[in-house]
Amino acid sequence: MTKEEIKKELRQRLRDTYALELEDAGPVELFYSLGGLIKAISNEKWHKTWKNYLTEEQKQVYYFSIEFLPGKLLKSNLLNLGILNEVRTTLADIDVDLEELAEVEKDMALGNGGLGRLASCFMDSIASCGLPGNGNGIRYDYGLFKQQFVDGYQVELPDEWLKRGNVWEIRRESKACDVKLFGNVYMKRLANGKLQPVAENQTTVRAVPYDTGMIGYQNGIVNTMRLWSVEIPISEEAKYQSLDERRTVEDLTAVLYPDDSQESGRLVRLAQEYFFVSAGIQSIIRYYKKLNLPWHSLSEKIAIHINDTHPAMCVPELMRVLVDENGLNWEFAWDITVKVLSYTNHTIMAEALEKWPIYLMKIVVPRIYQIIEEIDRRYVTTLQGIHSQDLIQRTRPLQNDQVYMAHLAIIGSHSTNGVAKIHSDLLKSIVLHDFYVIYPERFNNKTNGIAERRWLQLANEPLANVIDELITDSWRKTPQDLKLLMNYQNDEAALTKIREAKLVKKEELANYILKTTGIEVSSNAIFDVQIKRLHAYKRQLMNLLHILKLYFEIKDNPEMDITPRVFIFGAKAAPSYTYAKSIIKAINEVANMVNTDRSLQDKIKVVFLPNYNVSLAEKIIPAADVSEQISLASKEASGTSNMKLMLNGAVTIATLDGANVEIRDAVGDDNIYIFGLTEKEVYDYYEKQDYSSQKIYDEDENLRRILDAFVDGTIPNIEFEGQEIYDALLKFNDEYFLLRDFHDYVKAQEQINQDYKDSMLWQKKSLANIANAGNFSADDTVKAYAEDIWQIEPIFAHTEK
Ligand code: 26V
Repeated sequence: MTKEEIKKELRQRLRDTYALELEDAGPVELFYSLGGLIKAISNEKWHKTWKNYLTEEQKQVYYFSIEFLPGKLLKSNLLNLGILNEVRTTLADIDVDLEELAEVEKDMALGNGGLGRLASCFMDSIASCGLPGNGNGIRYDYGLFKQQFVDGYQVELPDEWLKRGNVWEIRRESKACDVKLFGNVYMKRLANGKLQPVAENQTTVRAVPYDTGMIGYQNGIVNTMRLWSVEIPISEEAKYQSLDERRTVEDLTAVLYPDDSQESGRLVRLAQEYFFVSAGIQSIIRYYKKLNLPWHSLSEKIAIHINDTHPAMCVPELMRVLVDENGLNWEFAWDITVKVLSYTNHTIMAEALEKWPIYLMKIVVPRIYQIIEEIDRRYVTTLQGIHSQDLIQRTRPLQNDQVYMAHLAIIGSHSTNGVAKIHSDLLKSIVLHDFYVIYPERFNNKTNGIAERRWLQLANEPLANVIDELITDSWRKTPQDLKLLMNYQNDEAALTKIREAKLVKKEELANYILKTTGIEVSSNAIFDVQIKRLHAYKRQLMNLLHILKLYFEIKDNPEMDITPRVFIFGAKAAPSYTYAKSIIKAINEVANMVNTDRSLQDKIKVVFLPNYNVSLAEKIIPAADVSEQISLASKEASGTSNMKLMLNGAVTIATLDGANVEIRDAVGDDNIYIFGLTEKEVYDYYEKQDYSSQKIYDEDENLRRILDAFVDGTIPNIEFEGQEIYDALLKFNDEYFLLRDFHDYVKAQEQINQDYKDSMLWQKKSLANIANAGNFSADDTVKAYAEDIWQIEPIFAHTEK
């Protein structure tokens, strides 16, 4: 598209929709007009892609995820369509700043954190690799809550992302389907002797899909992310007399649950899980039937991926559709189901492993529960004589009056994968060891990855431009080419350019910090960043202990030689997770204490930026010097901010947890700061049960002073929270071994303090991180899924044949 064409199109759209001339339009009108234009351009490709899949009968994957976290799409869509620069300069001609338009868009925040963002990086990569793949999820009216701090406390506000409408989506009423919940189900014997389930008093709701084009990177491919919204079917309108009754239905897709451990009691959450699973499976089977192929070919045309256990009801739902609705016999249907489905585990945290009370399942999805009972019964009978009773009992889906969703997902699918090497190994050796004994061939690893397009090309243009200058722009298509940067390890001019690019982003962030918090920070300081959900196992508190250590040191010795550091946090806590909220309050109070203490001479600053989300990540990550990845070894399944931060030249301080292990292998020991217990040592403690945080406290004077600060009034305004934290660390024996790892952590931090002073040394480390971040491209990750698990092929490969 030429600049003139872009202008003409925008002009027309502004007139048609807003009765405005280009010159009179504000950012909101311009954003929506530009969005409309982008949609028009991509729709043609979308239609072609979709037709092509249909006529070629390409095998497609459907990625079922209860969360997607795409963030903003304007710039990403422009980049992937290959018109970012044209549009930017066209707008500049009429004195409009594209960045300002981009700010109009609300983040699509239909996810909590890593799991949802991974799903969206995968959507980008699947399309960019030309793979036939679709997302299937829920269109929540309200995404993850907006976070504000009031007196240092987290306050949650609703996220009204749809208020001004969503330019990207297309409502497809013709593709709606009915989902049935509640009621009673009994079995009736038919004339031919077969048993058939008959349902009574069910509630029928309408699932209406809203499709969003997932535009591939400059390859003409546009895939579909389909999000379902609930409505009252027209035929049922009469049943819903009162507003309250209507609301119970409409509530189904109203809000995203902010991950907390109390979800399993919630009827609405269970209904949400079934709702998007059932709608998704029904629409896939409807599509498959159009192909007019025999049932046994289903697994040659369709792969369905279960992203964590939330969509695990795919197992019984696919069985229901095949057996109840299409008359297949159980064994045949089961064979198909196992071949079609695959499952990813995203955590080993026991609290997060989903289990649903049987009584609730019986109420919400009675037929699904019956099918699970039958799966359970057959599982137990099939394994008789092959495995021990104990093993069978431990692995069955139904236990302790609960449905174990991970068991269901593993038994009902052909592949179970973890999200980093160490995590997949732990699944095999400990967490899911029983299943590994039964189905060793089902287990595999797929280390997470990130979409470089968003996290470098878009988020960090200064660095991207320097990289182009140094190694040409081939890395933009092939992230592995970033390796070529290793040739510049001893090139001072190149290293300086990279440092200058970092400085640009640090200044931008410093301005943002000033604007949003009033805190003044210097871009000469080390920007030390920890950004992720607030969970005890991620140990934001250990970071805070280190900050307090520095605080006391500087107080004692004001002339101490220390490289100025700004500690930057971004984190939301689940509303019901009181301990996490107490840590937020403590960080905010320490921040306040540190930032207002003139005697510290700006040697350290603490900034907790509110409302951490994808857009804020895009501001923070390019400006980071140090990446904090300090979870207790074994607890963080993978992490993905670790990858985004290294890609932007931050150097990592890390435990050997999740993907940190692979990052260490990629960059080498000289270019990362590793500390702390290994996963094996953690498990040794569990076995020996001889950990005593009190002992460490008693023996370490410095730690005593730091911990006492939480309860002796040193840190103001945390009477309650300080005690809670103090007790967690001492009375309750420090579940995540903060005190055990603290000393080692401090040593690593001291090394960083030293190394940063030697600018070229530091830049070299930074370069090695950028250069090796290509190993963590989501493009490669989805290609591995495509080959090993989904057995799908890129559309180019297919058309070339
Ligand atoms: C949720 C909860 C909720 C209750 C309290 C404890 C707890 C612990 C963990 C979780 C996370 C559940 C699933 C999840 O989001 N996992 C994340 O998935 C990312 C993508 O694979 C991965 O990078 C993160 O390490 C992993 O935590």
